[in-house]
Amino acid sequence: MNPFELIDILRNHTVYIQTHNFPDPDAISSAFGLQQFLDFHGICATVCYDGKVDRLSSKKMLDTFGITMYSKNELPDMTENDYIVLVDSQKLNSNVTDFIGDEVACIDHHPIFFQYHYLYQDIQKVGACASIIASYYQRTNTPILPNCAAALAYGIKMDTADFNRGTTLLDTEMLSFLFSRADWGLVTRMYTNTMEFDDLRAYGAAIQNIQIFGGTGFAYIPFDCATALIAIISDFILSLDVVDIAVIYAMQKNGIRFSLRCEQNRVHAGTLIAHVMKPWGSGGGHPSMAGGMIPSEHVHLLGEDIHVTIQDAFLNAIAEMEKELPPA
Ligand SMILES: [Mn+2]
Repeated sequence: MNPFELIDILRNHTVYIQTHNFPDPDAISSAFGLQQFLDFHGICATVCYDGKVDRLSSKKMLDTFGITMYSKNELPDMTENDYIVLVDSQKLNSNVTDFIGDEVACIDHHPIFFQYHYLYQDIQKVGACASIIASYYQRTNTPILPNCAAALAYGIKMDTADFNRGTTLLDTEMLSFLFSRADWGLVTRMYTNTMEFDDLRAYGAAIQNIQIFGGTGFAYIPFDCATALIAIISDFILSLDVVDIAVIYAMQKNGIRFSLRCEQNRVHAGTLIAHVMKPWGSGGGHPSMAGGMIPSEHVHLLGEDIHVTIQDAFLNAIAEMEKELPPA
């Protein structure tokens, strides 16, 4: 897709850039990068999201890079005539609230689970959505400010786990493009004091009840904990040498939230969780990282011992999927 087409579509409209709910660093940096890009081309856009910016690493981004974004409750009145550009997310997915505006464009790097007709669609299989946004600057020779280049570089580093997860050539090329243009001090500042004291409780709970069956590790966090933190703990559990699939779930106010991680060459995480969640909720994601949710009203369907039900469902699905894999 040609980014100039996006500019033409958005011109003379009220524009919002929306991330997935509970935006992570890649979503935040992509939205900010696109906002600055559009701004240079004369289009003013407001960055918005639903849920919360609930992780220290995400909150810290707003201060460090000078980003302003509005949650659903703080949003000025959006109307149905306003245009929305979705970044790091796609319409109809369970992790993005359907705002009243018109989703005319989508820039994302997740697999497509639901087809939707956008006026502008740029969905590429790359490690970070921020890489796609960075490429817009390069392809159109648009100047980039040092704080914006730093934010995009941080987004790329975070979503590719420092180039260890789902990385493509575009991710590495865009990091090198951004490197010389970024205020790198801002990037390194993001790596200090990254853990909140409350995080320790969630780590502690996960460590205490972890159970491992043939390389698949399950851990349960029995209290409400930030969605992004569940994802970080699943990365942590996956780093154990005896685990190559990590299933972490936590009891939140509105249901049970899942985060799934798979090491390369086992099963496709997104397909696995979509399949397992089907009778109770929803889920999806990338080959190596995915998420899901069982809403409160369906939790009773799991029966008396929810942990046994969850473990059996995953282990059976993994066994089925592995049968279909070609022999190593
Ligand atoms: Mn992303």
